[in-house]
Amino acid sequence: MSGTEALHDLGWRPFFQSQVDPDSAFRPGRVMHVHRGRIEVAHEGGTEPVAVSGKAAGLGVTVGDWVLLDPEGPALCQRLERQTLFQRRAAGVASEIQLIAANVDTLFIVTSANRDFNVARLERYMAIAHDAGAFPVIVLTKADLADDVDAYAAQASALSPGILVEALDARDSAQVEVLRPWCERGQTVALLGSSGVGKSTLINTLAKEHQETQAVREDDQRGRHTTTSRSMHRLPQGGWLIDTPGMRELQLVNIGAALDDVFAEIAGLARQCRFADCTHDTEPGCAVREAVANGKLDEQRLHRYRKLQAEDRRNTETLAERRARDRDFGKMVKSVMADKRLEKGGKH
Ligand SMILES: Nc1nc2c(ncn2[C@@H]2O[C@H](COP(=O)(O)OP(=O)(O)O)[C@@H](O)[C@H]2O)c(=O)[nH]1
Ligand SMILES: [Mg+2]
Repeated sequence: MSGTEALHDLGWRPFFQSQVDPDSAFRPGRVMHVHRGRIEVAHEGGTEPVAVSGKAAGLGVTVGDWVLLDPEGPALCQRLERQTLFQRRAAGVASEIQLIAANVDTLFIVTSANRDFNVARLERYMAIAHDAGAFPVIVLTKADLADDVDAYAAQASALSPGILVEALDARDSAQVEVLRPWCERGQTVALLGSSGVGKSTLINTLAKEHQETQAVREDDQRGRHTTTSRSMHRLPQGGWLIDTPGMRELQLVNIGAALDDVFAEIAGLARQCRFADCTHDTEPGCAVREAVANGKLDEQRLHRYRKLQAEDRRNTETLAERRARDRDFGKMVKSVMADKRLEKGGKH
């Protein structure tokens, strides 16, 4: 594989290329795994560990990120701007943002065609995908066990115009083939879904030839040592699967705008309300309540929208409070940098 081919294989594309000075001696690489004080970076020449300390630690690198390395070190010099980013609130009291995965192209939203199927949960996942900038595909598992798969698929399809829904038996390679277009060379996918819906099963089926493929690849990468504890997994179809524990525990963080994308028809109605700050509660001239009264908008959907909005507000306010507190303590440069990132929309 030529150097350029190897980069394409890792997901390199013009968006990243355009950020690199053609005369630069630095080499691009993709972060496969993040350890404490060290990352594993895959590049043209193979995969190697790179220390992350001092200034480099401030770059806030996460799995899937593209970085520039000084080959002399190798040392981490720069993190490239991301195409997509999943983040979440850290567990515990302090509402700190944790980076989960960067540059995921497609999010498989996994749900099962049985009583675990939950529209509100799907809407939440879709908002998360929108916020990250990743393309959502709803994967309806356990299709083999359901008598009325089409009814489930119809409910999922109704959530957003054009949303892709694939119903399948996650254990069946032939059926899982429908996911192939998102798993091909240079593509990165991640999975989200509650426990028991079939995520592990799906990953196993997708990765059936995983071992073999990996062995071959490691040979042509000049026999460099590669560790097994990566967060990015090679799919036999050629793409990459990002699978980290954090990915499965994603919550809403500051995604008001993404909610308005997922509930676009409600956001559209809201713009016709008499008052710009209408809460669609008791105000006169409320276009949203009128639509409910006319049967044009499902009241349950409105209810779910408001619940997600409230949740988002709660998370966002706590974050704002924390930022204010940090400033009070004069946490200088670090806080200023973090604020800058947040103000830019959080994807930098
Ligand atoms: N019949 C059937 N069983 C499935 C399917 N997907 C998953 N399962 C079963 O559901 C259970 C939970 O699946 P698992 O992959 O562990 O779910 P996870 O918690 O999302 O990782 C396992 O017993 C799987 O064999 C499917 O499409 N059809
Ligand atoms: Mg599992």
